[in-house]
Amino acid sequence: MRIRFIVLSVLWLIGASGMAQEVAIYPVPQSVILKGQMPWPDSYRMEGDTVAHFHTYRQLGTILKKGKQQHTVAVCIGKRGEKAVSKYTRMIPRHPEGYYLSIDKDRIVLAGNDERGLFYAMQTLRQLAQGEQLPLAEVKDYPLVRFRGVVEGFYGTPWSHQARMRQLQFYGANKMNTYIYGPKDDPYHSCPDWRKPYPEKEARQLKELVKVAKENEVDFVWAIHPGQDIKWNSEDREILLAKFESMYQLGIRSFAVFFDDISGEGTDPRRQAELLNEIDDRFVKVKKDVTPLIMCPTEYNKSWSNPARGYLKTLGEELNSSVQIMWTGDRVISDITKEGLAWVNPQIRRPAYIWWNFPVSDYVRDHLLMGAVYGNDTEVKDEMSGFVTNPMEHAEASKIAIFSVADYAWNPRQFNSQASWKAAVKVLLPQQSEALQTFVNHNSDLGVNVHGYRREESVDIQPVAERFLKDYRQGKYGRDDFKALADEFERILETADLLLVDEGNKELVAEMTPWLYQFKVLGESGKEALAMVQAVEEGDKAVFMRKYKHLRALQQRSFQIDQTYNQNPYQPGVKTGSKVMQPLVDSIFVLATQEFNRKSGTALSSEVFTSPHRSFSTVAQFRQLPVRVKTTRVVMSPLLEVVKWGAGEYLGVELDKVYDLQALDADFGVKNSAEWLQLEVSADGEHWTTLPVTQQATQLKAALNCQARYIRLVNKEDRVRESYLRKFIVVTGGK
Ligand code: 14T
Repeated sequence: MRIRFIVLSVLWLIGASGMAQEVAIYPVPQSVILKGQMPWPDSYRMEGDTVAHFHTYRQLGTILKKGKQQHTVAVCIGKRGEKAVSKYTRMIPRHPEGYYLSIDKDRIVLAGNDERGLFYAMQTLRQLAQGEQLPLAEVKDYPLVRFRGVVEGFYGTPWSHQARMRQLQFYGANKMNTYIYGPKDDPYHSCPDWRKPYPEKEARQLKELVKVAKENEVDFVWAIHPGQDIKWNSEDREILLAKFESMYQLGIRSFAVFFDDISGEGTDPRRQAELLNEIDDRFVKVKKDVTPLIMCPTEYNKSWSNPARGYLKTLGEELNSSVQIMWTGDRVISDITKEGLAWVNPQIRRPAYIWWNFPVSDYVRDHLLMGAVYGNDTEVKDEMSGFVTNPMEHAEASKIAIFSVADYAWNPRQFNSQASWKAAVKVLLPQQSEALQTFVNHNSDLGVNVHGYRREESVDIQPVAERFLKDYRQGKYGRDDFKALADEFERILETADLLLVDEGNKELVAEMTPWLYQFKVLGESGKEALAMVQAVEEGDKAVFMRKYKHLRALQQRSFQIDQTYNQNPYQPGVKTGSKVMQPLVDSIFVLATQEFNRKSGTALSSEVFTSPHRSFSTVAQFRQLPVRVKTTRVVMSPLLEVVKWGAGEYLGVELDKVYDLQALDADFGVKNSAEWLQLEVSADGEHWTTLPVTQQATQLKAALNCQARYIRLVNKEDRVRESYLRKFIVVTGGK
């Protein structure tokens, strides 16, 4: 009997011989028919050109199992037009990268519309062949988005060579065809060293990556980021072409030019288009084996784009039609909508190539973003030419999102965010997936950030947490809610230990370790907070005091972890469960302590530590900048973007009270900032005193030697000035 499955879900249960077996195929195929299953045969007979398709063929060795059933199965592999699969020509979808896979009693057919399609047939076979039996199946499949993959485009420590090797295999296994190499902190990718060739070791490693990319049917796209200091003259043009030629010599056959996050001359769309077209005409078209160019525009999102200036329109008109144009959506960090694409596509006169800025965390480095992929429109396959995700500097942890992006981009219409997320967790850590699921449930959101991009977190427990707090504020609460929260906290602390010692994916655990330490403290703190609630209720003062002291100690422990690990200069520290669970613990602590004080006439402190200082500014891009304290230094989080200071606009720090100020140590990333920025201090925020500043290269320094509460820098000119914000540190003399 044949059962036709309409692909509503991606889990099929095959129960023909009693033992039910789960079959999960990701990315979700366009069409799957399952017809039962059979025991593994004892031998296989190859048909087809195994030499021509060697990199695909050799994977069979790790996929097919040898069983006891005395039976030989033929395995045919080939692509459209080849003899081994000629009988199945009609079955192969006529789509780039499409394939037909059938598993029968006597024959397994892997037929690609092209080489890549054949490789993808093999990946599906691998997923089908996981169990004790071999499912009998027929799959017709192809991607709905042409280019799917990852752009290593973040600021921060670039991925290691080993991490990249693992990534490329992961992309191949999950039917992603693109890896764009553009780490902002690789000097040979960006300014000023984009002009220089790679040193020998780096060159050798790139060569190796290209080889592994090929074996996994991934286009290795090498990107250059020259815009901040490029001169629009023939010298720089020739240097850039020569650099591309040298990268070609390393085996690279795909190229991109990024003009994001730059200011000045480099932003001219006419010049950018001229350069791209010249590379296209003189390099891509001449080489013949180089894929179409990709460019990232300066106005790469709607909020930064002003149609009146005509930047995008100029690119649309002047860029050769084969050049792909990248786009991050309505904002730097935003999910992709049909309306957003309808806005940009007519201007650039081609479907946008999406650069999705998730799970990149270079502006919230104290968080791990391991939440579900959701929010992108699922009816937009024709309005985009590609969809690539910009990941975190944590390569392995990023795979949670990468897996689901692969799924989404292959088959947006059938994308099921939650199912895909859970499948990713299983793939990443099969033996300990329940624990990992608990961890990612509470490590999804970004916290308050300059882009205002947020993700849901702790979704299942969130309503319970909310109800519990509401009730407890009114002096009561539900037993079941209490129990559910206690369970969750216990699960959290167990999970932390289970994962810390797990050896199933060492790279992943290494990346997560600081967050696991913090996660454990969160679980313990939650338990103790609830124990405080219980002790107050039971009127047990001694137990309350013990729990109170312990939770105080745990708060300090959490602060220590935050001050010890992941000490990058941007958003140092380690935050976990920051959307629901940590605020819940803090609130319970405060409420239980207040309740105890009320009942027993004590005055125990219920204060939870937060930074007492804040930033203030008239410049929108500077609003809400986090400020932290490091002993006697008040540090503002740097910004990566170009900031425009209007006439008279300012940026400053408001301290919680008047301090002895010693020095200002700042860097706005431009050499002339002292000419137009004026330093002012004030005790009351109304009467300001101007102080002198000295500049060396981009560094600004000032001796303050005064008492003040407010300190600010003001654009004293009556015209707009541009800068970055690399550093803003106020050194105080302590209390
Ligand atoms: F090219 C772009 F599409 C892009 O997104 N560029 C950068 C990217 O490298 C970075 O990882 C990402 C997330 O921070 O955002 C872009 O860079 C920015 C964008 C800003 F709005 C850097 C600073 C910003 F303020």
